[in-house]
Amino acid sequence: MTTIPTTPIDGQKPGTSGLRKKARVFMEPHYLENFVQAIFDGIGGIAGKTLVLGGDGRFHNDVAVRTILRMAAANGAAKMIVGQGGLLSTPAASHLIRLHETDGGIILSASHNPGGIDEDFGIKFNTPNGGPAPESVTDAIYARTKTIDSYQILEGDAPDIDAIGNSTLGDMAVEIVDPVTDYADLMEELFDFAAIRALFADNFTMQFDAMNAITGPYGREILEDRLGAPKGTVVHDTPLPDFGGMHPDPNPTWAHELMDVMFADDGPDFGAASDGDGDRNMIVGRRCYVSPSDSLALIAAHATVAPGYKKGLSGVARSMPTSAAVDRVAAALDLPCFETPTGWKFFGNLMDDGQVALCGEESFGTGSDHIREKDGLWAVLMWLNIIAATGQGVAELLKAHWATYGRNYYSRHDFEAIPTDQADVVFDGLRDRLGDLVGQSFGDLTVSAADEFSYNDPVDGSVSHQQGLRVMFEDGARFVLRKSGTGTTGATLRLYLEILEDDPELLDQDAQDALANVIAAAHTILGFEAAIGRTTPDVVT
Ligand code: VG1
Ligand code: CO
Repeated sequence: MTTIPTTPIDGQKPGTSGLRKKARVFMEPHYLENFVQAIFDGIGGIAGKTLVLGGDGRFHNDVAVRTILRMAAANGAAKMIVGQGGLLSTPAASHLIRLHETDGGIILSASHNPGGIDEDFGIKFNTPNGGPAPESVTDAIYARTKTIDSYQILEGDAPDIDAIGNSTLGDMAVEIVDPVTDYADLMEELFDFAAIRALFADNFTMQFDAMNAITGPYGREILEDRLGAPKGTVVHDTPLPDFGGMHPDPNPTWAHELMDVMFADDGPDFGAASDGDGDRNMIVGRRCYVSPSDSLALIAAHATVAPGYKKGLSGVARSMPTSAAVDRVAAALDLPCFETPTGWKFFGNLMDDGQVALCGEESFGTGSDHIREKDGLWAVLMWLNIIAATGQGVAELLKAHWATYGRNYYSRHDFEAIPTDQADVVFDGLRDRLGDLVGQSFGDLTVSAADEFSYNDPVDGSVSHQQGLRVMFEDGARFVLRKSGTGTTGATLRLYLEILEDDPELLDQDAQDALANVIAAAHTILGFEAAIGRTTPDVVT
């Protein structure tokens, strides 16, 4: 064992979901090591503990896994459970932490950010419940990065991570496990695989785009091998270090190849895509894009068709910027409904406490209390189960949903890589004017309330401030402005737009058209043109 002297490195503050930087930054001397030692120290040391370890296979994943194994051994860990080849999807890692009742896990991923030597890398710690560390833990880790003066690492090579089986590194046990099997078994417990198998046997067609990221092997095993979908249903199914140049962010902009297939004349019945680490999902029907907020609401309304949810949901939760579509379902079904800040870590306490079973975010994240992360393939299987059980396709299901509950037209406009000072002008400008806006009119819309969202966690009483600026209008329309906590270049501003529509004649509009008034009001209030010199978003979802 060697103790390596080091000094604190600036900027190792975890964001919405772990520490994300350019891969080259993580390759700088001591960068990864400092942060890993800060994780170990921040959670009170890892002597005698067992951790799960794996990542989405992006560039630097394998090197980082070996380094972390040597550091874990030197820090006295009892055992590390590692996905074969260093691979684990985020949902599979969450499941393994829970299945083996470990002391947590380390997940290597920058999720939906591109990968490669000139792209992004990331690392995060998940707690023994399987969920992303809450702010109390990430604050302790960050504090430690600012005082660190050494780290421990075992000299010599880490064991082979490509072969399944047990070995040792120093006094530490290392178990290399198949990354897919346990997760696929869990899915089989939750969903009616026989019904979905019958659907595929009946020539139901699907395309699942794994975007050269982690879900390829999971998709093949579950959809093709266990559910009988034809070979080739899963495309871009080999995890590549640079994702083959794809940007594995499952939205209409970045998953455009899938969108083209789904909007072609003879497209499949059902389409889906996932992100780098497998926790996001995009659902598309034939010529029918499903907004993630609607997907959450529709799942809430139909979840009991799946065997794992037939007893009903204890409650539901959504992040604040997510549309209120799910709130309407919750009200109709008399379910408790919670509004949390952006980031899956805020759902963990509610799920641990049994208060919610289904959670979702507008950012293509949906999941349940089967694990403590959002789960891309889970959402895909839930949709397949609903389609199999109801005999209805995606477009039919959505139409019926809106007819029952009304429609929350929704869109998110992202303005990416803005110079930080310019983003601050827009953001701080709105924050300073929140109080003055109330009562002012913009076109047909009059501001009824405006605030900065704070969250009081009902389980542990912790308070999270500064979680997004909200401007609400009198007829139920609103917009929200947030700064991204996952980007690595400049600042990204996210503008979330929503209106409520109950008129049965007006449920079939294009979302951008339906939102035109609130988009115009937001631009008048925010002054994008003057501050950042452009009004057209980089990505619209
Ligand atoms: C984004 C999304 C947020 C999500 C987070 C992590 O964060 O908006 O809803 O939980 O990414 O998802 P931000 O701070 O950039 O808006 V993932 O799949 O990147 O772990
Ligand atoms: Co992700």
